[in-house]
Amino acid sequence: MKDIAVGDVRNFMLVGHSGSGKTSLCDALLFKLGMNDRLGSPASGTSLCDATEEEISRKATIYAKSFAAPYKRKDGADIQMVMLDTPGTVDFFGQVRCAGRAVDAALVTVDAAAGIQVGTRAAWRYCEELGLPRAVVVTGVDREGADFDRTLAEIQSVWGAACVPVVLPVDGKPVWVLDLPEDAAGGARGALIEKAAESDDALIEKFIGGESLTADEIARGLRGAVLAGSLIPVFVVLPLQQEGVGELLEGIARIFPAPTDRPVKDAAGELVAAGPEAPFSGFVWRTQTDPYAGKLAQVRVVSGVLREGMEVLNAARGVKESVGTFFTTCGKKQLPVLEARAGDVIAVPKLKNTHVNDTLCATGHKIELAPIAFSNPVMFSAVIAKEGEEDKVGVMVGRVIEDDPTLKVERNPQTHEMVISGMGDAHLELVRDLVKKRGNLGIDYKVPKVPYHETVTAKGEGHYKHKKQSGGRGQYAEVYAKVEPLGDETEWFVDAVVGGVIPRNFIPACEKGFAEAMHNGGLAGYPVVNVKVTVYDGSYHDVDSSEIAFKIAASRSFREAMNSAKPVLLEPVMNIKVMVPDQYMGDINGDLNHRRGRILGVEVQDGMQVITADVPQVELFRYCSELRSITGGRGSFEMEFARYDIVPSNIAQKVIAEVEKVKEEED
Ligand SMILES: Nc1nc2c(ncn2[C@@H]2O[C@H](COP(=O)(O)OP(=O)(O)OP(=O)(O)O)[C@@H](O)[C@H]2O)c(=O)[nH]1
Ligand SMILES: [Mg+2]
Repeated sequence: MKDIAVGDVRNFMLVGHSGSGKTSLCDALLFKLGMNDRLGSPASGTSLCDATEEEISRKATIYAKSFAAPYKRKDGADIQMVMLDTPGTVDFFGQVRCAGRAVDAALVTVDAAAGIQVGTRAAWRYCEELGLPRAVVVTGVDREGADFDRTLAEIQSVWGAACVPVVLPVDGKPVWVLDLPEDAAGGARGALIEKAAESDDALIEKFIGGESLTADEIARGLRGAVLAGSLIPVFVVLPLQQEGVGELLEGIARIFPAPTDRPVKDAAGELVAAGPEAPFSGFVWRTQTDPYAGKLAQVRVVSGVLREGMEVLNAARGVKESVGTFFTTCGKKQLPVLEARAGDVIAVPKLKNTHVNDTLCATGHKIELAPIAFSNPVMFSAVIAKEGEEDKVGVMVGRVIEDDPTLKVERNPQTHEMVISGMGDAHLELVRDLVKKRGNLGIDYKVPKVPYHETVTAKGEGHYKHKKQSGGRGQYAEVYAKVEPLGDETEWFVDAVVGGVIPRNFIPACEKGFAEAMHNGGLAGYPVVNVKVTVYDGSYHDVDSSEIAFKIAASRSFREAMNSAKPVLLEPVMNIKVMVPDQYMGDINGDLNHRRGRILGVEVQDGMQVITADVPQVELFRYCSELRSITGGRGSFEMEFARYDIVPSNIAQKVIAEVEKVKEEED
């Protein structure tokens, strides 16, 4: 690799709605850069980018990937281009979150036939959150129903007047606006020069003074404007025809920011010296498991220099890691490098304790960078493995989800199910495919069981006499128990026996009997929680009483007491935040009502209605896909556990009847 100055590195990611042409554009750029001897195409499975089996079969990107390639700018300068292709499918948005932390700018693709779509809006919001300078690339101008002017107007109306074309289609071919005559295209040229002048005091003086700016001055001004966000250049590219690709590359090389242009802050908000002379730090924006190289940590070097053989500190985990050889990547191609500087995006193999979101830094110069805030999973499925394969499936699922922070797996101690959660159907389907591909194990999914609880809402009493005294050694124990809601108290078991009617040494057996009965449930076999149990009377027999007899008597008396104490089922209730466009409010409210949701509030955020509500978990396992279908993909939601609440009795009866039916079938 040629020694390229940090100021000549251009890192950017491609984001936008699924199908808006990101990968096609990426392939076109790589072909133009000479990284491929033919033009790769995601549609025909020859893409340099969508190159994993699972991406080829879906004809869509799943993983964020980095492609480094040298570029010779028109003025002869050597530029290092590093582009990250990302998935547009909402289920894989976690990858966009990752990629955003490796780059200094974003290219947002907008299809000229479809216009600005949901996925594009989401990506845009994320870029704003990160303060990423960006450009818009209009794709698909050759598609049926495409209209460049309409698309440009939409872009300017949604994202503002900062969006100014730098390339325009003239007779179907992209042309530099600056090369157009003064009066062409509604004065686009003048608008651009004004943007350039505005960003620089020296330039604006010259401009106002009526002097014309040189090409270099305009480029300098445009670059400043892009960095400041006052200019969002709009390009047009026909990736399949290779039109406008050269202009886009030159535009990026000329007016996109370099890594040194943007200040870096650590997790505490302190400015980090980011130049090559500063101590090393790097952010692990993604990890991936390579079938040959093993674990790869994808690192964005934030400051200083990383050299082969260096020992670094993993700041979050407080462990040292030895960095061996590492490389830059261009898809599957790996190019070993001896050192990486601020702004470089590299893959480091064989780090034992390093995960996504970790900061690596020079030992003795601890730096911690803010972690990526991933969303909580919203889609849940229980795994059904073939008999005898449960353990193997458990291990393989663990491995498959390891590199994706938006996938989780949990073995529910109560229902004994393995529950996988992710960001949507497509996400969970990917897990199923990978378990098959990597472990040759077939799994199925079903809706998870709800971990119901039981409790009491009143006081109740119960009594049981356990007596078997015919022939041989007999059994005898009698227990009177009282149950009531535990409330804020902490001691659930009270011994109120007086006068030794139950001898001291049998009290622990009573406690065990109650505990067991609570574990097994009184109503429908679900664990009993928040109940206080008091043993207050009973009787014993000198010879026939035993621990086991008292355990049985206690357990039975508990069940009777519970039945008389107005028992109820409790279910997990989640707090959700649903974000939908205004027009769907009626449908969403009706649907939430149907799901026994309690709406807590509605507010407007970023032009979307945000509804907060409490909804029983059982109604939410598949809400993600149902919400998408109600809103044509324009609605999304987040959720977190709120509390356990009483199940209304008509529904509780159904749950109990179901449990009894299953029990009967088992018997
Ligand atoms: N006619 C036409 N088709 C295009 C253009 N750009 C992309 N396509 C086609 O649109 C389909 C989707 O393109 P991709 O490049 O895979 O889209 P993407 O944005 O990477 O999609 P995801 O990876 O799912 O986010 C492919 O069949 C492309 O051939 C374009 O400018 N014109
Ligand atoms: Mg793609």
